[in-house]
Amino acid sequence: DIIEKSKQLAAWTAVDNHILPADKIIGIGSGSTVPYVVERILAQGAEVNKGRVFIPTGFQSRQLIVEAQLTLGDVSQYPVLDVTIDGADEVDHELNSIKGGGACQLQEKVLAEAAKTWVMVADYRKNSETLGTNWKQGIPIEVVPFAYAGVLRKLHSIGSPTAHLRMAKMKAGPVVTDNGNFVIDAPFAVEQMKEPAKLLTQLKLITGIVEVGLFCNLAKAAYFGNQDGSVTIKW
Ligand code: DER
Repeated sequence: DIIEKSKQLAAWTAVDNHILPADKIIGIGSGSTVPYVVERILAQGAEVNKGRVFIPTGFQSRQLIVEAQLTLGDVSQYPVLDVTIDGADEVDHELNSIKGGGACQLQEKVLAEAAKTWVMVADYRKNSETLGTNWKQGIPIEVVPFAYAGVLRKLHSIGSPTAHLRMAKMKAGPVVTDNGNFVIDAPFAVEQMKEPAKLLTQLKLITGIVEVGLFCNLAKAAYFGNQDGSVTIKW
């Protein structure tokens, strides 16, 4: 369908532009767009991929690498990556993004910061001027289970009255991340979303918060597949 096609278009274009033969240590993101990234990397051929190591951003990403029979590596062994490609829930005009729709934002941010080049790939729905205009689910915030109630109260008092614990669908109780933590989805007014770096700093200082799904000043470029088969590149 048109959305899947646009994800594939974004992913293929980003791989063609940023996964070059000299790139050996490659970070793989999470979500439903990155499978097209792996698909395009595989199409570069067994020869060039034999000399590469792929670092995952969570269990789903790890599964993608293992199922593609690509060499799996660990970020503790490869602290600097040549390039990481990941999805996004929304990207603004300055390449700030909301991430964590898949509850993987902690490991994703580790690999975003560890990469010499970090690139986002998404379908046209994610391409915004300001964060919060299309993605209405709120900022995904990873919290330690012990502290979640206090963090919720704090978020309610600083501008996110509808912040709530993300409940699982096929499991009783809250979503548990790959790191054993909970996720709170915290919608903020668009006004506050106009300065994501400031909001990120404010949120990171709240005790009990492990990571916040706002990625600021990290991306080199963002690729969006469009409905008409064109690709928009922001950089
Ligand atoms: O959790 C994340 O940040 C993922 O990258 C994910 O939200 C990306 O979404 P996608 O499934 O639309 O690629």
